[in-house]
Amino acid sequence: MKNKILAVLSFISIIGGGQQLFAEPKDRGSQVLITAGEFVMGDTYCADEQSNSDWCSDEVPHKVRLDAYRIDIHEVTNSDYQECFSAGECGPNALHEDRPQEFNRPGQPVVFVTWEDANSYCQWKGGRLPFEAEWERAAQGENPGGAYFGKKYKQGAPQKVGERAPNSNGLYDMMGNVNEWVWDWYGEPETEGVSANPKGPASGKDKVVRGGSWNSPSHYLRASDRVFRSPELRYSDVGFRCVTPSSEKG
Ligand SMILES: [Ca+2]
Ligand SMILES: [Ca+2]
Repeated sequence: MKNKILAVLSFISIIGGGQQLFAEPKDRGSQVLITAGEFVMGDTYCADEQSNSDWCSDEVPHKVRLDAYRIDIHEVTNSDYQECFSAGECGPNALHEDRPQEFNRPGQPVVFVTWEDANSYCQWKGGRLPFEAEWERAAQGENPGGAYFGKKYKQGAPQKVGERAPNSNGLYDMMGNVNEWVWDWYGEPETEGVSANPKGPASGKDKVVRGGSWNSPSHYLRASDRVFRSPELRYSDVGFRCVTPSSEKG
């Protein structure tokens, strides 16, 4: 794993200030409201189908209650991120040196962003990264199993955001395209009772990414799958989207 990360890092270069690389984005800042309510986070898939294997044994179903929030319809794109850089609020976008057409186009999701880069962007937009529970509730929609589960998905590189059908909440690419940083440190969830607005452990080593990516077999493209990654590293298959807390009842 470590070698793979180093290999990825060696393929990228940092682009400095002053270069205007991208055209104007579409659908900038669009979010949908997810109303307050209770839902079941996690899935029985691991127990039912995988004999509680390590890679999925952290998905034990449990009840969670959430306040309302708005979540980005799309993954944050290269052009979105470039605006934050131009505004002086985000670090430079780390671009792919060898495969620019596959990673650096304006409408593609930004990748090679650290957790802190993602967090800075969301703060600049007046929001924050989604809590893990918020991400999962939004991803579930009416399809808790995941839109591409059991189907061929791996596609070799990120696609422009919004190329595939949205889920029932009107959200694009929750499953696949790029994994998405969420707020929470990785840890074991509370499975007794009902957790209200859980924010994950107070500290940790790894952060959680969600949803699977262009680089994932389809069994990772499930609303409940949890993967941990180092927050300091930049990955070719990890981007993000943002949320804004809402007082709306919906
Ligand atoms: Ca995604
Ligand atoms: Ca997992």
